[in-house]
Amino acid sequence: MGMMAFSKLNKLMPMRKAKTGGTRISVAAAEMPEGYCAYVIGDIHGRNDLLVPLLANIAADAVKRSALNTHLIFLGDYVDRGPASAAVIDTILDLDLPQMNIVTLNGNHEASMLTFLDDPLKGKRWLHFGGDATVQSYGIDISVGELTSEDIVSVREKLQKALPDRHRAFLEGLVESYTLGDYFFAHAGIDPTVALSAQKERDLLWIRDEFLLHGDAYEKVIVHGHSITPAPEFKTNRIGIDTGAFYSNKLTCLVLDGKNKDIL
Ligand SMILES: [Mn+2]
Repeated sequence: MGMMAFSKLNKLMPMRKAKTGGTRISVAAAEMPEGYCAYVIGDIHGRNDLLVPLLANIAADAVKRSALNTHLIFLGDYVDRGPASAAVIDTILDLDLPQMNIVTLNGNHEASMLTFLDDPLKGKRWLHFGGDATVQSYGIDISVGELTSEDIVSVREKLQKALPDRHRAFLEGLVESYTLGDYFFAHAGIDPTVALSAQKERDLLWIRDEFLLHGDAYEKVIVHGHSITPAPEFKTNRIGIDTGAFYSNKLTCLVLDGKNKDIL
């Protein structure tokens, strides 16, 4: 067999067989498809003041790279905690980046907001983990401390009225996961015991330690938000980019281009 044929064959060979079958890929080896570039934004949580300048940086950076296909991927948690959740959704809906494929993933905070809108008594917990700030961002006055069941139902009625149709459609249209090249994107992570194709929404949106503490590589490198670290976290099997923007003032964007993984 000649050199050319050998190297071609070698490229097709999986790196390492896992118990469940299939290739396992490490962060160091992971790459984007030829000509593709992706900008990935972590948890925004109502910080429109950080999102707007970051988007300007991304647009300027994309011009320099001139990739044939550029993705802009949001990892979810647009709303809650920070002061301007409604404005964040407007900013994303009004994006004028026709050359980019925009992907908006679902976060546990958006799922909780929808649960509250659909059944406020079942979903009232949302008001206590950041939802109160979202309600206020739609111009509704609430003080969370002493809400009766009637108060909660009334807050829901007001929010239902104030929420623009396109915001409701945005929340309902969010996707659970996305795959590109050697990468799998999800808000919180994955269940390490389950194939990527069989993940459950609950894990993709909420999982923490079972995923964060798992050391082995997966079929793809997992890019996620949800669990806050002071700086972007590069592990063998995953990249975490929730840097706690709502209180740290650091909204992180990961740029994937070829084998490069840069922070913008
Ligand atoms: Mn979050």
